[in-house]
Amino acid sequence: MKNIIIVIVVLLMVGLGGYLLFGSNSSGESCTVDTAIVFDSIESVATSSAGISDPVIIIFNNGEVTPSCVKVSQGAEIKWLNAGDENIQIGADPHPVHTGNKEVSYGGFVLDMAPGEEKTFTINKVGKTGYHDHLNSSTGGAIIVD
Ligand SMILES: [Cu+2]
Repeated sequence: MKNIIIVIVVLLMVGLGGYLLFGSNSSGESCTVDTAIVFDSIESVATSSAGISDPVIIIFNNGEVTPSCVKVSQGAEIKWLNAGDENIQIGADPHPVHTGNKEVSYGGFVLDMAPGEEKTFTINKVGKTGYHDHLNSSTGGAIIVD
């Protein structure tokens, strides 16, 4: 009986791991394609009947961004969190010129964030806003406002 319980627990853990792996992969791929058709497959967050809800938290953690792609309503609050051990500098795409939507960096060239720091902003620009860590430009993601 004890063995059966152990087997069930192991199977559940394997299943959950596979789900998480598949889920993060599919959202990352959706993010690289900038068409209206793909929007349907991106997880919708931060939407309510009033169009306002709690901030969407986007976590930078030593080269990983989670979730790397979010779809929100205009006026949604986004909270950056630097959960890693290094400073980051969030800048609008494209790197290195940052000519995109500077709402992500409080209007500046970059937004400096120390480890453990969190900062919240409101996103109003409709469409796809790409961002990255200027100190590690392969780390980034996108916010889609509809
Ligand atoms: Cu940059």
